[in-house]
Amino acid sequence: MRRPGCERLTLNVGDALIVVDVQNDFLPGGSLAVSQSDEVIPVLNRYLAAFARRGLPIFVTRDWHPPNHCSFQPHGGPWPPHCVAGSEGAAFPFALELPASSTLITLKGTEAEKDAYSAFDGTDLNVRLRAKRVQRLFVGGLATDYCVLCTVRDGLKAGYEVVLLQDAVRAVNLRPGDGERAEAEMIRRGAIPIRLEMLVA
Ligand code: VGL
Ligand code: ZN
Repeated sequence: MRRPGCERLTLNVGDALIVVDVQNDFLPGGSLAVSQSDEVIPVLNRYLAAFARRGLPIFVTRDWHPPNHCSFQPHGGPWPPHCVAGSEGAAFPFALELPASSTLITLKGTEAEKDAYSAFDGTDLNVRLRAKRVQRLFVGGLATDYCVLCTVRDGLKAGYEVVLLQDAVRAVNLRPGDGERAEAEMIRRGAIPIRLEMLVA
């Protein structure tokens, strides 16, 4: 019998870590603060170390908007201004331990007139993943119900296996339950949920 929580997962060549939008504006005190989002940092640091130790590629995305971005409330959008390109709010938190050698950064949402939640939308992420012969994406970060959800949807559509880092995501929860519904949708579409303790060291 398979006991839930006792599955084991080994990292292999072909695996890549995708850390979505862990940026100051989405952390406590930021302009679009996601509740308890700081809790993902120590967990992601463990995943980052596991991938770095095996020399596996790490892709880190940044929401990177121009000051007049269409998603900002003063410009008719749904969100307070956040992650303005080059600002402190768009920077990575110091506590996030990004291994310099194996980290590749993807910027998204860079066009004023177009919002992009998915890390694949308007970026060369797919090309870069294919260049590194990646087959399986391990996705964590912020926020579960927006950029993580859209990135996982697009990753599955592009033919990758997707593993959802369930202990390294947090949701905006504009409506209560959005995060849970997003996780359920990702799993229904084929993403495999894991937690740190399921990774074979
Ligand atoms: C995000 C709202 C607006 C995200 C980005 O990273 O999930 N959410 N921009
Ligand atoms: Zn944004």
